[in-house]
Amino acid sequence: MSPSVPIPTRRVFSGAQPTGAMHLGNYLGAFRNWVRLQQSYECLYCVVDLHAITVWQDPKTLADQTRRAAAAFIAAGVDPKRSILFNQSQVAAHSELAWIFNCVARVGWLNRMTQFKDKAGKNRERASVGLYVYPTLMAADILAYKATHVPVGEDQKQHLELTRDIAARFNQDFGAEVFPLVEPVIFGPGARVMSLRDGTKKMSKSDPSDASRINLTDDADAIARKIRRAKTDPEPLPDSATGLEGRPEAANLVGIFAALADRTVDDVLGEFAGKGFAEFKNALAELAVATLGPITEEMLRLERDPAVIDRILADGAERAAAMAAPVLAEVRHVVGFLDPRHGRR
Ligand code: AQP
Repeated sequence: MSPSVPIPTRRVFSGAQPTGAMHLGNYLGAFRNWVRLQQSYECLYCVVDLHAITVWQDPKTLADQTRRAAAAFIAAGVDPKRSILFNQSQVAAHSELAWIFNCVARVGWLNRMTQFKDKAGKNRERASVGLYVYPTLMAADILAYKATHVPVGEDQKQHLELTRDIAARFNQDFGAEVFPLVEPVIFGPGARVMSLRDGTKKMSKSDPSDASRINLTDDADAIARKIRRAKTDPEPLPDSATGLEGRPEAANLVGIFAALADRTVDDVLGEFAGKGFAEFKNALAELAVATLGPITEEMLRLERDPAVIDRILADGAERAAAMAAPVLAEVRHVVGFLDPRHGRR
């Protein structure tokens, strides 16, 4: 009989896919918040390569992309001693629990997921089954550790709801309080950084235009150039946030400024109201270079020594696997699987 694993009070799980160069959106929407959460939560941060392969990834580059993602986490301030930093495919519990959750989640629930519709687009029939069940793997990522809190961007809110539904359904079906109902942690400005070329589209690794995003590996010149060339409108900056309505590109740049400076949008507009974009963009470029410069430098330093990253990830995987093992033992018991240690239940 497996003892039930107590539900922790403040445990965070979050991750990022190694699908390309990490960018300012990942930093402001995720990594920076992860660093802050380390102060008051027990944290697990994961390079989610099982999620990445739901769309085609070149096997020749995936391992390096994984190392680069881990380097970005660390350079942004994730402390691999304090938090557990690891690579999803190195901990088998994620895949095992995901399968069990595939048998708990309902097709109707997955059919409602807007991210699948967005990512599969018109080619729905040709999308991988993995892309369709992506949210059940996400639920497994979180619940394999009984994590209680997940920092999420707007786009992941629906998936987190599904994680709660799966946890509740599992607990109800099996008549045991195994999983917590995870809570979202939502942060302020920077929650959604948009493309520099189109203020209605999310800044994204997979956008074919490199000018659409600021990569965390861009040097000062590239950052300044991309900001100077960012799409804007001909109007001067308004004096309050309401004046940004219907101006997605202007709203995005002011939002980025506010997030980088840790100020409110109204406060930033108080300084720049009535000024043109040329002046504002110069100030934004200076601020972005000052904030991202040390991160870029640290990423490049870490990338020169892949063995160090590999050791950090191996250590993280060992700690994560040790934390997930008793949870999976409890799940197997509750589901009714034969216990290999005793030969019977
Ligand atoms: N533009 C963004 N603004 C704010 N937060 C963002 N995140 C990603 N883009 C933005 C947050 O970063 C974390 C890791 O995301 P991910 O890499 O796992 O997946 P994603 O959201 O699909 O990121 P991309 O760049 O758009 O990747 P592709 O192009 O591969 O799909 C998450 O917390 C996410 O919210």
